[in-house]
Amino acid sequence: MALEAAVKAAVGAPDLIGDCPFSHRVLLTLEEKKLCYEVHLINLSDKPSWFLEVSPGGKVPVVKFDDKWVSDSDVIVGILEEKYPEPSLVTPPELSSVGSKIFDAFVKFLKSKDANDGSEQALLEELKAFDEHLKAHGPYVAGDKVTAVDLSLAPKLYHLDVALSHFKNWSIPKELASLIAYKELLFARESFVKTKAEPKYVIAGWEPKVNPK
Ligand SMILES: N[C@@H](CCC(=O)N[C@@H](CS)C(=O)NCC(=O)O)C(=O)O
Repeated sequence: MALEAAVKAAVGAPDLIGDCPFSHRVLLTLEEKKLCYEVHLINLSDKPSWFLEVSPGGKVPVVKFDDKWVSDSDVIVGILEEKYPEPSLVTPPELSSVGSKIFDAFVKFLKSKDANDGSEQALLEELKAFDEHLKAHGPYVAGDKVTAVDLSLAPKLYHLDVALSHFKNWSIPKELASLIAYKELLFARESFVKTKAEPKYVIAGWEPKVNPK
């Protein structure tokens, strides 16, 4: 029986993949493991009742394993690794939190309306530390092979690229060459190209958070 995954639909385009980085991470894992799966696109502004029954918190992603729907990308990715160990996407535990502060720092900077609040500097520090790690251990976080931590970071770096360029005319400094090479490597993977939201939907997803009415 094929797996089923319910993921976010694009804002304003319910037939297209949307901008949820957690949904994207799950789709990337399914693709990298070459699994067969069926996708249900969930319009988060008009959630179908079947979805609310299987995802009581109303959150995507959820994946159906053996008739049971499971929520939370951490849990889903863990089960996928357990049930489908080949190819292994296991990240060595000591590397599993590399880069983990980048997303929060990005969101703070993105939403900031005060150029002097330190949020840009805080993001740059996280990105520099990550670039140093990649310079020493790359091209992926754990070396030559893509692993789970990369599949979690890739959608977040994609959001960072698209949203900061659009809302702040900002891009990752060129000196962070290992980081730039890393994101290009990930964004070019077949799995990523197949499952990414179009930039305009990433922008549409962030718009109300950046410019609340
Ligand atoms: N910790 C969860 C986070 C999932 C999450 O926050 N999903 C968001 C979309 S990106 C959601 O479904 N929000 C519900 C809503 O907007 O109604 C995971 O890793 O799966």
